[in-house]
Amino acid sequence: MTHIFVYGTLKKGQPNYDRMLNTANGRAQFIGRARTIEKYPLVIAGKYNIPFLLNIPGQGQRVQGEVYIVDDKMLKFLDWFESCPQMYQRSRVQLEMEECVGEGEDTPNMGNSFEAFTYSTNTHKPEWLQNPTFESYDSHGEHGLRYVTREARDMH
Ligand code: PCA
Repeated sequence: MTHIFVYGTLKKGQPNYDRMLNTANGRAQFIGRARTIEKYPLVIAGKYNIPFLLNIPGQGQRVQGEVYIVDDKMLKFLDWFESCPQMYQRSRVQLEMEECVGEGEDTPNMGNSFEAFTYSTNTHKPEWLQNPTFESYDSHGEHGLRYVTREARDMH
């Protein structure tokens, strides 16, 4: 079992959340909402408007997201789905839990800092550093940079 912090299209209500629910991919259990302890630039980049957490601690904003416990099958699926390690690399991030559901030994205590994996990237284009940064990703936000789904890309 592995803790994963998702900040982009895998969050509830975002375009790839259904992948987390699909038990054919494995299991993902929501345990709460969290914010990164350090600042990172969360940008939307490329022609498909993909969210990327740039692995540059200290720049950008403290980023909000969701923490899930995933089984090995889901972890393998997510590594594949996120084109890890080519596009994203799965790295450790320190989090502050903001809202926890459930109890149990796998549930972090509120307020304590807590470590999980996240799909961030070291292989970004230099010009992405000029993009606006976000505290919380929403594909349908006022930025107008709506995520282009895989299915939509394949049709072109
Ligand atoms: N999916 C992963 C990384 C960025 C994305 O869109 C996530 O939601 O955390």
